Amino acid sequence: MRNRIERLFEYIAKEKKNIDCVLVSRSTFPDINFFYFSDASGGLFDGSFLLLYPDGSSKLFTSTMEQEAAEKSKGDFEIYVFSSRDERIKLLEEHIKGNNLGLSFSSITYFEVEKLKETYKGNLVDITKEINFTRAIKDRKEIENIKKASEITSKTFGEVPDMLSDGLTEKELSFKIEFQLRKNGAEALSYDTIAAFGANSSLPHYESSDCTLKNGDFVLLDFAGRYNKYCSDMTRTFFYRKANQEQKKIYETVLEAQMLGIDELKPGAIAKDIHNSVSKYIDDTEFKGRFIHSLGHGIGLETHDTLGLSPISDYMIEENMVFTIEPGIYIPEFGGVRIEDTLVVKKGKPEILTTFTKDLLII
Ligand SMILES: [Mn+2]
Repeated sequence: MRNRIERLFEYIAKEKKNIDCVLVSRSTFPDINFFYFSDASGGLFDGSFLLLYPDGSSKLFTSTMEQEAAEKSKGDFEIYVFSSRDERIKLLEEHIKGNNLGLSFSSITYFEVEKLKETYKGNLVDITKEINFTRAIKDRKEIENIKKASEITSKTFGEVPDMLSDGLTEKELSFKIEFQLRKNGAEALSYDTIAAFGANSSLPHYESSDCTLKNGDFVLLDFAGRYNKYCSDMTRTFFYRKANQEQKKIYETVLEAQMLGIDELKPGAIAKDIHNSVSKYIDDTEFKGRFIHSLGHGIGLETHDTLGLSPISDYMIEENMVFTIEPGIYIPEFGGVRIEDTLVVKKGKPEILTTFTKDLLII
């Protein structure tokens, strides 16, 4: 993906780093950057690696097992095939250029670096930040994939009301949802489904249990499908049969907070300011202190992709970044509400990709 590699080297130049070549390895630690820079598909490519050069060119090195997948990928890389560990090391030695090798220190193991140092004697330079910023701005193809994953997810949310019944367990509901996601075209899940009933909804990363559905329960659902490796991320909170005044008030406060966050997500905004303004909004209500996580995160090849929307996110929002906005209010032993959408930053208002209604639904 020449344009992605060129953008990476632009970031590297901006940071005044001197890099002759970048190594992206899917060796002992499966580095997702491999798929970002190669756009290879049809294989797992364990043990494979990429070398990226400042002119935008790249070389893909893979085992005989993945040779066919690499050739079918129609990438703009040259392909080299190894059939043994020794050959792999020899190819690395031959094709790494120069004395300054860029690596994503956050994506490579200590073990692998030690191995690399046995043959490579130049400088190893961390380019985690530059890779993160390159990946944060999505190109058209990436946005199309995230959009499709979001469409599948929204459609499945629309099918949830028909799945709810007295005595249904969280695990059973998760299974029904996952079946529908696949049926609607998801190739996999973006992450493990969260289905939390009643007071269980006060735990943001709850794991579904055998707890059964009862009248008046919160039904917090956080799930999404994956499409062409790209993720979506979406949460809705429904009420089963009835909702009391307290539940409605929590819901309305979260919805207002979410709309505020969406309004502020625009090019030029500082990421942490958006988090802080939503957090302040909730803290000015009776639910002070009950918003207990960050406002959102980037999304792409990973559900928690590069860059976040948290109190320490000190960078500027740019067009075509894709984020979630997901405030919540969590009351221990009572329950919680979270509303989450996946959005693309646009010049004016962001485009909301997860379109299922956010009206308070009593099912
Ligand atoms: Mn999320």
